[in-house]
Amino acid sequence: MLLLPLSQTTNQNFDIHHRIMPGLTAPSDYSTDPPRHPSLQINSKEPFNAEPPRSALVSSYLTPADLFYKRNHGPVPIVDDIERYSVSLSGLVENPKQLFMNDIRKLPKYNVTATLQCAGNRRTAMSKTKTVKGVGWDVSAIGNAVWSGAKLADLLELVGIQKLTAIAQFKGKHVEFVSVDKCKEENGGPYKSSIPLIQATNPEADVLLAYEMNGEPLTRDHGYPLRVVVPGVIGARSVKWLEAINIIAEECQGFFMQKDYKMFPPSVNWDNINWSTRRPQMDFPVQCVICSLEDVSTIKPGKVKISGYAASGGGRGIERVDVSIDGGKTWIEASRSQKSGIPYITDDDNSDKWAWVLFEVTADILHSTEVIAKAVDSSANVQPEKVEDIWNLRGILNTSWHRIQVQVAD
Ligand code: MTE
Ligand code: MO
Repeated sequence: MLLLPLSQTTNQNFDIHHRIMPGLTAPSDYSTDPPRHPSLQINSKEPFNAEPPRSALVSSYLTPADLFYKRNHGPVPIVDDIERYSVSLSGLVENPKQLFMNDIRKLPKYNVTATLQCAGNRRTAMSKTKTVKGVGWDVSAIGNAVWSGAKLADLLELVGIQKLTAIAQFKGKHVEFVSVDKCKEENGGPYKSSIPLIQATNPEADVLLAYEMNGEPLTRDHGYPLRVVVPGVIGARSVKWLEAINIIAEECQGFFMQKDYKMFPPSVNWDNINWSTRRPQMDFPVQCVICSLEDVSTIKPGKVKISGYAASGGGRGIERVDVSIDGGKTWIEASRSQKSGIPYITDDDNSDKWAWVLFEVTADILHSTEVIAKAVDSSANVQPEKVEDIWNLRGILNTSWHRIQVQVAD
């Protein structure tokens, strides 16, 4: 059934608007959203935003897809026909291309273990200092998974962009990722974001077009059939339900790059904010959270296991995790573990760079006290002691020391 003028159908190699039938569409309401795991804590129903109980994060090194936090800005797109689904590759390239799933699967497949963290993780705790704008999150807007797919650097070679060459020519250019979901922040337009071309063409940066998560096809909530995974960078840049990749002269001008996900100082409020003074947030800073205890926990006196996660962005691994059971007077170094022993984690991954460590300490707690955890990354970056010092109006990047009030009951 050809409904379009011939000129458009013959020239369908890259222009997404000229497709006869799209493989991927976005509904306008939430009635077709997928079912979800009942133990997720729902922070917003429509769009769906939910996180697992914190205890789930430390019960396995890889976070299962059904328990992995879900951060959507609109209804979940639907794949009508996987055979027709394609990604367009255009913009500042000589020969734009349209790539189907088979084309992407033909490229070398890489497995990368990487932690994905929403910039809004721990926002609820930040809002206790002073109100912030944004979906409230406890400590579980983070997860660790093996992502498998093609490297963006390999894909870009298909349109003539060489890996890491002609650096000067790349200067300032970005690679924009565009989805199909309808977001109210974009006035009903799709979610989009970009990363520097230099990063995109660097095979060591491990930027993936992932079609699998933990060895299974992506689930709809996590971007089926194809999503971007930008390791070490805030989750917002890992665009789900990918429809188009554009090489552009400067960073993406979309809402989520220009009017959101920027870090402002505590003095900036909604009356004096000037968005253009700050760059879009990319790498996430060093983070550490205790998951074996709730924020206020009552325990019996004696041995207590304190465990949680620590991660840092930009490929900076975790060097050390310190735990205090006396409100920060003295510190104990926690033991750390990484790797899951799961066979599909192969040598081509850089999990020590991009993935979290789980940490553990067993301590004797006899009196009510404050338990704290903080981490140090491989560049010796440390976390801020107080949330007040990093308060910002959007409530992003709360990486202050994680504190738990422990009541000892005899
Ligand atoms: N991609 C699209 N298309 N739409 C979105 O709403 N949310 C972003 C990012 N990619 C989003 C998206 C944000 S803010 C985060 S934190 C991650 O996806 C969340 O990924 P997840 O839901 O797989 O955990
Ligand atoms: Mo996010």
